[in-house]
Amino acid sequence: MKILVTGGLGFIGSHTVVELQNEGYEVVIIDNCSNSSTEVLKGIKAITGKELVFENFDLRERDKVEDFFNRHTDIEGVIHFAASKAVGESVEKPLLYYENNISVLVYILKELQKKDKTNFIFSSSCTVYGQADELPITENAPVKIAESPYGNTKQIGEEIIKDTCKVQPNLNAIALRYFNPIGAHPSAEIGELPIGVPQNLIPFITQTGIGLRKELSVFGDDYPTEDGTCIRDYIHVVDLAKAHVVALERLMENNNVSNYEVFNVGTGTGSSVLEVIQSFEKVSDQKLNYKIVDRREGDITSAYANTDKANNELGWKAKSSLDEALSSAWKWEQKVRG
Ligand code: GDU
Repeated sequence: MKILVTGGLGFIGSHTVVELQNEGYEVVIIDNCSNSSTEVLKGIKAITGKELVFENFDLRERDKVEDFFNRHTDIEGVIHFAASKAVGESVEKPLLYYENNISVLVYILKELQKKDKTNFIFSSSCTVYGQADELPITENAPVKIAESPYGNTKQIGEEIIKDTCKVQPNLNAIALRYFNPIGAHPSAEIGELPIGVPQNLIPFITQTGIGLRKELSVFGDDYPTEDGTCIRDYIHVVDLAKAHVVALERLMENNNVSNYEVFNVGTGTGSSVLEVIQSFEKVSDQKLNYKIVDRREGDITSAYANTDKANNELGWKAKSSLDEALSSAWKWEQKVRG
C-alpha cells in the first residue's frame, strides 16, 4: 500500500516514514527541503534498509500537486506534515503561514476529492486549546482564539477538513493534536535539526549541553505551578510517529466512528521546565548551565493531554519516559555535533 508523506524529511515526518516502512507500507515523500535536507534520506535508509520515492518540490505550486496525483494514482493515504511551524515567524510573516499551511492543504484536498476513497491524516497541535480551563485536556475542551497566525492555521486547517468531510463521504480523515514532540530515533540516524538558534526547549538544552550555546534561559519561574516553571506534555517522537501508523490503519480498516475524527497525542503526564533540566542532567551525567529570566510572551502555564480517546479507540499509548526521550535527544546531539 502506497502512502504519501508530505514533509517526510522533517522531524516528525522522517520518524513516521521509518515506522510506515517498518510496517510494510510503500512510501512516497514530497518535501521542498525548506527546513530539512536530503541527508535525512540516508538516515531513513540506514534504519529500515528500504527504498522510497522522493520528490523535491514546493506544494504551493498547484500544477505540480495536480501533476503528482495524476502520476501516482495508486496512493491510498496521505499524511500531511508539510507546513511552517515557528510561532514567532508566523507573527512576522502571516501570509507565508497562510499560504504554506492553508493554501497547500486546500490544493491537496482538491486532488483527494477526485478519488473514490481516500485516507488523510493532518498534523494538528495542542496549541488549538490555548490555556485550557481544565487539565488534563480532553478533545472536548473548547478551541480558544489563536495566539498566533501559526496557531490559527492549525484551527482553520481542522475546520477545512471537517467541512470537506461533511460533503465528501469518500474522504476519511483524522487530525492528530500533538503535544510537545521531542527526542530522536534510538539509532541516532535521524533526529531534530533546527536551523539557527533553537526556539524549542529540548534542542536548546542539548545544544547547551554540547557547548554550542552558553546557557539555557528558563522563561519564568513565577508561574502558578509547583516549582514555578511551565508545564508541558513531552512525547517521544517515535511514539508520536507510531500514532500516525495506527491512525492510518483505523482509516484503512474503516474502524472510524465518523469520517472526521480528532485525537490528542501526548503522554498524559506534564513535566515542568526544571524537571526536564533534571532529567537531562541525569541522562547526560552533567550539569546544565541555566538561568531564570523573564517569562516569554505568549507562553501558557500548563498543558498536558488526557489520552483516553487515543488509548481506547486507537489502541495506542506512549511508551517512552521523559528520561528515554531526553537520552535519545542527547545521543543524537552528540552524533551531529560531537
Ligand atoms: N522554554 C524555556 N527556554 C527556552 C525554550 C523554551 O524556558 O529556551 C520553555 C518555554 O517557556 C515552555 C517550555 O520550555 O514553558 C516548552 O517550550 P517550547 O518552545 O519547546 O514548546 P511550546 O510548548 O512553547 O511550543 C509548542 C510547539 C510549537 C507550538 C506551540 C504553541 O513546540 O510548535 O505549537 O507549542 O504554543
